[in-house]
Amino acid sequence: MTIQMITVPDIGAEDVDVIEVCVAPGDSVEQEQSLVVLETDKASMEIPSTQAGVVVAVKVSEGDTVSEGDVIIELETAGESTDSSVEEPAETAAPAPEPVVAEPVAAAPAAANESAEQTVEVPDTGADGDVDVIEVCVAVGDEVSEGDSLIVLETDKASMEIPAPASGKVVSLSVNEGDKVSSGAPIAVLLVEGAAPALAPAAPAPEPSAPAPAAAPSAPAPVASAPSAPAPAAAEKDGQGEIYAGPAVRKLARKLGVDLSNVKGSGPRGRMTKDDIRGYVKKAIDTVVSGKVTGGSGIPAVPDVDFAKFGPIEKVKMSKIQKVTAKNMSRNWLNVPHVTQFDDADITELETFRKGMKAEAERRGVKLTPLPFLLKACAAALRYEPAFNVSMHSDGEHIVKKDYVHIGVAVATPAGLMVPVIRDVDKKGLWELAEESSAMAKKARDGKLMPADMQGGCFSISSLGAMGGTGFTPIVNAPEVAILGVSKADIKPKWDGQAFQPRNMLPLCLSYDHRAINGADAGNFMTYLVAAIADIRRLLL
Ligand code: CAO
Repeated sequence: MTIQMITVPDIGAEDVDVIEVCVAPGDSVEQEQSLVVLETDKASMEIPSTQAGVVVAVKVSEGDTVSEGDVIIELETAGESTDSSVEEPAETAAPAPEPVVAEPVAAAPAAANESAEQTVEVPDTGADGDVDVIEVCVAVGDEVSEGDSLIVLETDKASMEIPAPASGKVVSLSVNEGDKVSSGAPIAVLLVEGAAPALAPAAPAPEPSAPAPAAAPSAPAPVASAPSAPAPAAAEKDGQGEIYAGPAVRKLARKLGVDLSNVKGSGPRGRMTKDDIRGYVKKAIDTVVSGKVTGGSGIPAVPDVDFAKFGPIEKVKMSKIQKVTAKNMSRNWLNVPHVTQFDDADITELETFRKGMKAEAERRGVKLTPLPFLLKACAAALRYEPAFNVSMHSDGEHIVKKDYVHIGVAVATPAGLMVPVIRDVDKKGLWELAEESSAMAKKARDGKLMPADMQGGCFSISSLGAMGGTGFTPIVNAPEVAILGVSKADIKPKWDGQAFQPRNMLPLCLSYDHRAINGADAGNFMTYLVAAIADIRRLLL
């Protein structure tokens, strides 16, 4: 038994990303089996084991960067050494996969003035015969920058991107996905702006083991390299969960945060294309936007049930508002870590005052319910505890603080739930708020709310007090970060230190987004709110 150090071979680049580790300690590996996948910004390549053996230790992790000579794994092999503890020197490591320098070849220029047509040809791929065009990354009319990938080629050993040798416009394309091409075949004609009077003739193919040459002034840009034999397929991962994707696809997946193991490849032998990645992302977005929470988002779908098997049913079409509400509720429930805090506010004095104002309310033609008092008290609490008057910024880096107090009021309508917003509640009096809230509720019930009437809220109130109940957990109306649920007031015995007194108690339920608001802020908010409702003179302070 011998311990072998498998090191990174000459890959023609330094500080290359380890994008996948394919083995773990204890794994038995065959000769040629992939150990890790490395990726430059132009190519991905698998580093194979040079020998069969058992992995003793893995020396790299996903996300590491490595260069030639770095140890990847320690492998116990059935070597000839008599001393099993002997560590062989690094020279026993994998023979260097020779980079194939996929240099696009500029053919004779077509013009000698400011813009010239330049034919880009397939460079020497290092392959014996034809290679597959697995992706065409541009279309006729596209503007490309020097270095942008034009096509992706694949041999059975590696995939490689062929970059544009200069910036310009794609005038014509000579290849399609699925074509087979060989060195020297035309790929595309580029109209190169401000081109040099004469472009270099076709660059000779570099030595197979030579690193990618730097761009000569008139030569094409440095390009993709991928290992040729003995490295196995650059875009493939062996093992149970096969991921078969080229560098361009992997790059796009990384950019979009897509885990390739979740994507099904539609290409030959299950190869992933950029369209597979885009399709996956589109499906994920559709799922969230439609509110249909399915297995695709990681949450098990609610199964379809044939209810008619159990009794008579009627299938009723949902209104647009019901569908929007369903979508918003799912979105808010899934995005917002909710906490709900409960308390009772003593509204005995408030009710005495409110009822005392009945005659005046009638004279004004206004109905004075508890709602305007709650609006006013919430506005004061939002000013008192500004942690509640914020929104989480979508960048995940900021919180947006608001210096205005607009409050939404949930209104049950025949078409569904609507939340009109009353603006500048902190600046308005009780009569104005009473008038405005009942006008908004009427507008909602009559289906006459405009989108602007429902925008800009900082906080919401959902009152079920007229209906009953002792408490509930309202769902935060994101991007707001809190909502007050109001249940039915009832006379309850309250201990005044000497005796129980009958007091009119209003149950309040405050749900908040625990990302934006901590429990202490919520405690302060609720305590202030309850005190302000219990003695509305506080609202004047
Ligand atoms: N406890 C006891 N009685 C209450 C009360 C409470 N918390 N809140 C209101 N009431 C009383 C009112 O005082 C009124 O009685 P009077 O006529 O004797 O004065 C009666 O209930 C009806 O009030 P209202 O509903 O007409 O008016 P409001 O200002 O309280 O509410 C509005 C307005 C728009 C909130 C309400 O009409 C509404 O639509 N509520 C439903 C909200 C809803 O569906 N929420 C769920 C959202 S999320 O699932």
